[in-house]
Amino acid sequence: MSDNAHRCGVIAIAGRPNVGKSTLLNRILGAKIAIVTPKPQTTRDRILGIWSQPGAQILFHDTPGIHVATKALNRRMVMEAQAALDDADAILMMTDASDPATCLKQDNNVISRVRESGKPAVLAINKIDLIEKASLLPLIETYSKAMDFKAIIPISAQDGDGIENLTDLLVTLIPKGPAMYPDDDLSDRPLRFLVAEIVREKLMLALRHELPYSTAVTIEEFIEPAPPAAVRISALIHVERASQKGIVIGKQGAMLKEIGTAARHDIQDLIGRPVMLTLFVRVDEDWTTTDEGISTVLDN
Ligand SMILES: Nc1nc2c(ncn2[C@@H]2O[C@H](COP(=O)(O)OP(=O)(O)OP(=O)(O)O)[C@@H](O)[C@H]2O)c(=O)[nH]1
Ligand SMILES: [Mg+2]
Repeated sequence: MSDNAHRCGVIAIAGRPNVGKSTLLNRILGAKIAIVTPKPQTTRDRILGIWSQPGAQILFHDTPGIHVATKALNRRMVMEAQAALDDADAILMMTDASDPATCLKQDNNVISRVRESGKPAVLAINKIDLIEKASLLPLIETYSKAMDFKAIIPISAQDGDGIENLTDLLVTLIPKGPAMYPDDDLSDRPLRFLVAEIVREKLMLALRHELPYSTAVTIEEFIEPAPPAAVRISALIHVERASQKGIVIGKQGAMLKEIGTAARHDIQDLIGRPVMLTLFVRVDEDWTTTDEGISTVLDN
């Protein structure tokens, strides 16, 4: 394909918490760059996933779920999502079909934001593996009345159903232009960010019933000696209260060890080298409720 036919652009993936945005991004890229948990509000910061094909490069912005936010941290997350919509060439809105009777109502807030952005939008109806085929058509009809989507595509981000249809269509929505990143880059985020996210995912998976959302992970040390020596990483887990610190550490450190082992496994997969991972836990009271506290923890 000649250079002037090449396309490159930004597509924001928007939707309520937990509809499967990060799962879809990983599925499209064929690699795990965005963390996924069964808990809503897993994604906190914008992540750019880079999808390169002959003739096109799409920069996908995985965004935090859009919801009615009252706490400072949640407000920041929704602001991040809004900024992604405003910066994008087009929007991929996602919804979760698993509750067909109420999903449109739950999506009203997201639809308003997508509409306000004025960007061309496609709707992906996700998790179709969980519903009867017969309920799909009425759902498509309902959404086509709610907003003027360029297309509505049923998918299963988990199984891969409908993904090719979706990417074929998205390519038509981005402008002509040369690739902005090398075609083997998968993300715009540095390795240490992805590593901190993996630790946060394991923390959320291990403690999803015990811990509120108020944990964060920062990388304190990231040393890459010449191979074959192991990469040495120290990560700090921030919690809000001393009681949470005890939960994360567990009996005789068992919980922290479990989290560390699971995280090390995924980090090794990601960087393709042995890793020595050390985890610490620190209480940072109220880091989720003041803008200053949030910046200290998240903007380092
Ligand atoms: N059955 C089924 N489950 C899915 C599918 N896609 C995602 N999930 C599950 O839905 C849950 C949420 O997925 P995420 O990808 O973290 O959702 P998200 O929209 O990024 O969530 P936030 O980051 O919290 O906004 C996880 O448990 C996924 O495994 C799907 O196609 N089918
Ligand atoms: Mg997510």
